[in-house]
Amino acid sequence: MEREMEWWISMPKVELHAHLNGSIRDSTLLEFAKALGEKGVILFSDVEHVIRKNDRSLNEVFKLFDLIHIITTDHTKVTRITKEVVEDFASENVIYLELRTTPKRNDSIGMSKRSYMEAVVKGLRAVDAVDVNFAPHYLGEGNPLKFGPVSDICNGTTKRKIFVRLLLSIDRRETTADAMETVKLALEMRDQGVVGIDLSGNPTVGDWMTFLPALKFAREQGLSITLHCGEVPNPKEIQAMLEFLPERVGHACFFKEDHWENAKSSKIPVEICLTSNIRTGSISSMDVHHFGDLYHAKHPLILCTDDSGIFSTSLSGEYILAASSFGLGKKEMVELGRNAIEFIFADDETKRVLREAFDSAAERWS
Ligand code: 6MZ
Repeated sequence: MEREMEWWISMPKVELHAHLNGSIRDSTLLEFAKALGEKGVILFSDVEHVIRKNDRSLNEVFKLFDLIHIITTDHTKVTRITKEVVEDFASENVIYLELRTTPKRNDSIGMSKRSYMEAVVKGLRAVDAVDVNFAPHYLGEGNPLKFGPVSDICNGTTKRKIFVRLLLSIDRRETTADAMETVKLALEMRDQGVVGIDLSGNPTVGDWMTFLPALKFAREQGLSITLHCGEVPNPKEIQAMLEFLPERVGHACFFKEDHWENAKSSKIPVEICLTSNIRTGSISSMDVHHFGDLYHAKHPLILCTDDSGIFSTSLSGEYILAASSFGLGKKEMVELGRNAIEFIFADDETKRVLREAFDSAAERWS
C-alpha cells in the first residue's frame, strides 16, 4: 500500500488550480492562530474548532476564507505560506505549479496589492528545499535552474526542481476598479512569473460582468484567463462566460447540455477539482462527476487540488481518486498528467522542457 502511494507521489505532475490561502498547512494555520489568540486578536479555541472541521458547505468554505485571511494577511506570513506551499507541491513531484492568489490591500498594516504580491515573490525566492524557476527570463542559455533528466528530479539524489508561475485572482466581491488594479499589477509583474488572471470568490456573490472590462483589458495585453464557471447553478452566467472564450474554466459542476456542447465545440479545457466538488456538495458523488464523461469524450481536462489545505487533499490523492473512481490505469493517468502541459499558461519552451521530463519518466517506468 505504501509502495503504491509512493508510485503516485513519484509520478511527475502539473498543478493548474491551487489557491494560495487554500493550500496552507494546517499546522502553520494553527500556529498563526495560536499567536493571534495569545495577543487577544481572536479566540483560539473557537478558531481551532473551525480549522479542524472537515466537511463544509460552499458557503462555510467562504466564511473560513474570511477567517484565514484575518490570520494570514501580513507580509511575513504571506511569504512563509508561499514558501511552504511551493515546497509541499514539489515534495510530491509537482514539476509545474500555477499558483493563484488574490492581491490584497490592508491599509491598517500598510499593505497594498503590490506589496502583497512582493511578499508572495519573496516566498518563492525563499524556497531552499527545492530549486524554483519562477521568472520566464531565467529560461535563457546557461540557466542553472533548467531541468536535468527527470531521474534527477525524482530519485531524490539531487534537489527537486519546480517551475512556478502566478495567476492573480479577482475576488467576486471586488469592484471594476479593484479588478483593473489587479490586472495592471499582473502586467507589471510579468517578468516575475505572472502569466494570467483568475476570477474566483464566492460564486453566489456579485456579477461577473463587473469584471468584464478588466478581463478584456487583460486579454488585449496578452494575459491568459481562467474563470471559475458553473460552481453553482447560474445558466446565464455560464453561457456568457463560455462566449467570452476563456483559456480555461474551473469546476463546471452545473453545466447543462447546451453549455457542454458549447464548451466542447470551443475545446475549453476544464480544471477538475474532485475532492473540492464532493466536499462542498457541488457534486453529489463521484459516479455522477462530469470527469467521467469528459474523459471518455477526450475533452481537455486537468486534475487539480483547488484548496489542498482546506480539503485535506494532495495532487497525488486526486490522481488516485480519479483512477480508482473511474477505473483508469497508471498508463492512462500518466497520459492525463502529460496532457495537462498543453494547457499551461507558460511559454512553449517551458512546455517543451516539461514534455521531456514526462517522457523520460515514462521511459524509466517501462
Ligand atoms: C471559488 C475560491 C474557491 O486568493 O486568498 N477560492 N473561489 N471557489 C472555490 N472553491 C472552493 N477556493 C478558493 O485564496 C483564497 C481565495 O481563493 C478563492 C476565494 O476568493 C478565496 O478567498 P487567496 O490566496
